[in-house]
Amino acid sequence: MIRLAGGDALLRAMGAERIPFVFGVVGGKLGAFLHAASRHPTIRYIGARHEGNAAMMASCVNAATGQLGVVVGECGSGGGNLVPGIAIANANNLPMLVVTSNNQHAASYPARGMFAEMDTESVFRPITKWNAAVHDGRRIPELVHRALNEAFTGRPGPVHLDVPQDIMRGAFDYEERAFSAQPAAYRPIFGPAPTASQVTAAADLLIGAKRPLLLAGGGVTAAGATENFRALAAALNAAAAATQMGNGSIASDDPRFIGLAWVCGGDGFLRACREADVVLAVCCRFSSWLRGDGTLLNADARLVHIDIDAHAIGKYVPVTVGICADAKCALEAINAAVAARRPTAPRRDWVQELGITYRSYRGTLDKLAETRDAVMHPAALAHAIGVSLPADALIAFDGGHTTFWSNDFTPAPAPRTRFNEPGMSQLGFGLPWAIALKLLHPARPVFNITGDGAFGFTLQELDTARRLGLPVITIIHNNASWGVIKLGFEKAGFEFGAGADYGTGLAGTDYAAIAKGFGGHGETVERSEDFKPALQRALASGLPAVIDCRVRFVPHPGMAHFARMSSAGVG
Ligand SMILES: Cc1ncc(C[n+]2csc(CCOP(=O)(O)OP(=O)(O)O)c2C)c(N)n1
Repeated sequence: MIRLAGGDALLRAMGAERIPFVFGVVGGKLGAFLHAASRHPTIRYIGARHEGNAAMMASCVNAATGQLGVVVGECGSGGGNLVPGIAIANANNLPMLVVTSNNQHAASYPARGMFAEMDTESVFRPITKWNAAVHDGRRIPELVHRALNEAFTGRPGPVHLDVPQDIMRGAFDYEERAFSAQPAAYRPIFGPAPTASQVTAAADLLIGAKRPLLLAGGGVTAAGATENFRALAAALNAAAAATQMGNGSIASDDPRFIGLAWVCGGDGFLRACREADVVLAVCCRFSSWLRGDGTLLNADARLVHIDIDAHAIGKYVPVTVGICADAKCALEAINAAVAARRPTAPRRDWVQELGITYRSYRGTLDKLAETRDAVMHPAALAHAIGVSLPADALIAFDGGHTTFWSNDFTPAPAPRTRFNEPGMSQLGFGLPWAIALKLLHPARPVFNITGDGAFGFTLQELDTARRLGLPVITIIHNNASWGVIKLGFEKAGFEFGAGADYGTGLAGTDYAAIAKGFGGHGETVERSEDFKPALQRALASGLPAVIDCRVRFVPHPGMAHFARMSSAGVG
């Protein structure tokens, strides 16, 4: 037996997950946990300037590495502030462990008029996969392992434990072996695998297809199945695209790459959806990003849908073959079945034609990038960024309309190199994610490309970056407005002028000066040709930096399709 403080037991029980960081904002009731973390040989506590941003950083840990993100929040407002980051983990299926403190057990559940009371168990229930309050310190290892089982099994996501201060601080007796359990002891590590008949049915359809389209969602990256996905695309000579969470599953320079898989993914992708006769969707849940009004896929296409979450299969789009399985297990088996029956890849004029359509779409964007106006065109800036950032860059794409340009002009060469946040589409995630990326990959250059509106949500984390010596670089498409919303209001017939801007205007802020105020490097750029030298100075500064690029708002060509996403697609 071993006698430990509850906070210490909490940390030890999650130890087998090889957690790199605990993120949070300090609070007295979290003390025992943070004390244990400070003495841990490999875990580092990262103090942010807002719990919501700390939770965003924690959610990035899984997106960037597959490891577990951990975040803490003090009882009451500290816990309440966690909501934005928990929502991101929940909406994007990212395992994360959230720990909140609470008042004395005797004064909680129900609360007894203490200061800083909040029923975080109820508040977080709809945005976590599972949560519980710890009512008895002796159950900490069991509850942590159960939480981790929930976080990683089936549809992955965030889990939460609420721990009263006397349990966090109090000493309890534990069996030592409770802390040496490896993950395989409390959660399944492999599978589930597909059945033989499912594999045969999928291979039959794919081999018989004239115009096969392969779609990769985030589960391909999470399962480590990128090579299997690419191998199947090559073996079938199929068109391939990846969603924002699966971005990079097919390299952007692969001849079968036809654009990003979403409603505004461009002519190549939309044409492939219209014309494909068989679609293999691996871990994409056909959210509104892929569904448009109804579905983007033609009604006669036959769908093979692989997902580890049985509930995602056939939910919005009818399937011909549904396979509830781990992406890697399923793709390995389908690859073997295809190789056994079709050892050489077929010639496919359709895939070549799609390539031409995609390149012509790219040509339109490149033409826009040549525009030279008094105020910079966003395509000109996005192009300058795309050709200037180092090849090994890790980039978060934040902002509203800005993400359209970023995705097209800085496409993903590999998974876990470009980071969107499609699930919540929460503005401001970019800087916290860039900070987490730099912590996880200190040797790689890390960027946050964002809108000016988005940056305002979390820019105080420039302080965290400077305190911790993390030279992340934020590049702002500063159109002095909540750009895409302003466009929407204009289209809806709102009359602008004479002081009426409906809250869409954001002119007058000097983001370079803000960066300097936080102890970082800041510059303003007004012409696309000035971007690269500014970037070089930012890199050379060795400081967290902000390059405030003044652009005008111009609707991206994909905007024509954007409204389809907001349609309920019902009836
Ligand atoms: C936290 C949050 N609040 C509000 C919104 C709604 N919203 C979506 S896009 C947008 C405007 C984004 O402006 P900006 O970041 O400057 O990018 P731009 O569209 O100008 O490129 C807003 C307010 C949101 N997605 N997230």
